[in-house]
Amino acid sequence: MRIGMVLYPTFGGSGVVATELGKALAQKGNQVHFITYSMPVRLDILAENVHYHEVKVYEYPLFEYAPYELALASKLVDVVKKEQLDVLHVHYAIPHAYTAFMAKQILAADGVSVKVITTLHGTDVTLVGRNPSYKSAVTFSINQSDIATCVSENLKVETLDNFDVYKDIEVVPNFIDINHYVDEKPCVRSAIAPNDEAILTHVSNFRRLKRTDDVVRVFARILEQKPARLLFVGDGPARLDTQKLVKEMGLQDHVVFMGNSNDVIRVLCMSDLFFLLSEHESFGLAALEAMAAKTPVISSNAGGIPEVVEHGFNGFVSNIGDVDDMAKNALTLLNDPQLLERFKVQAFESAQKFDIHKILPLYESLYERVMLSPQPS
Ligand code: GMT
Repeated sequence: MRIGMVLYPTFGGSGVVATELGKALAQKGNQVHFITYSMPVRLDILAENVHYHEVKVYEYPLFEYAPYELALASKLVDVVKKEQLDVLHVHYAIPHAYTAFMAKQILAADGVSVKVITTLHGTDVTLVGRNPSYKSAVTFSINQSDIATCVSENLKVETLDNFDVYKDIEVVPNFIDINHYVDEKPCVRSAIAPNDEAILTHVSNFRRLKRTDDVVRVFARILEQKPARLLFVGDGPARLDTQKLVKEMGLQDHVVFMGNSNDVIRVLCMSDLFFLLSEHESFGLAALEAMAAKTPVISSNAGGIPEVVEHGFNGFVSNIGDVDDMAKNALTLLNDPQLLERFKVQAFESAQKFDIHKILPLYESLYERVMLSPQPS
């Protein structure tokens, strides 16, 4: 099959999922064309059957906001025609689903047909998509997709509750490739924790909704009782304020800000616990990645997180913002090495349910099904 993968190329989860899905489909012999404004962070452009098309936005002094949607629609039309794509799989509705609809119309006028699958990832529904500035266009483009999917049961409920969507929405959970987490390089803890302190980690793109200040507050409570180090991986708008809070609370000697990293697995494998304390999270891919690296998760109960983090099995779930409960749960594990070890094993066991070899066939059957769906008249 010839597939166009439309995505955000950054460290966000939707881009990671789209990239890993495309790579896996390419390995199975499909021609996969990644279409976005810069090289996706996890893409190996030298791999077989993988292609990359960069969208260039033409700037002009009249534009306060250069029209990315228009540039993307034109690029989609060109690539579909030139590469004879069968399907456009767009990740994150805004603006990709709407842009794919436009491209499909333009192509239809030329007698060319392409199918569109839209995968909803989170704030395209829960936060941004329902804003009056975008809502009508998001609703319309979900309904116009040949197939619409989302990444958790919770996101499906949110979508149906907040949009006039009559299209069936199919849940295809996010995934990891468990093989990437076994036989990794050895986990060297001593550089980070020379005195064998507990290593606690948070990975995100530091948007406000990640509540990184809560991570600091939970860590401070833990540190009162247990020697520990906190690793922050990633970068984004809330990072400076989080660094400021760390300083204000006098924690700077115990906290490391690592910035963006392509080697998160190495960080996770040395971690004792992972924090995901967000106020919105449709799924929590970062938590799943931590579990695959045998790291139990201390999380909030936002959105779809409880579909991934099982309270009392592979981690603990608390109400959003309940930093006392989060710290108490973390200490329950850190103070009981046998229990922590059991949770590590169970975290890995849970992650295997989301292995790519289980989830990829779900996407493959959607691709087969969409090709059989009727052409618009
Ligand atoms: O929706 C977003 O905020 C962006 C998106 C991304 O690109 O990072 O994140 C969402 O998609 C991920 C992959 O499906 C999910 O694991 C995240 O939970 C989800 N983020 C939110 O819902 C906040």
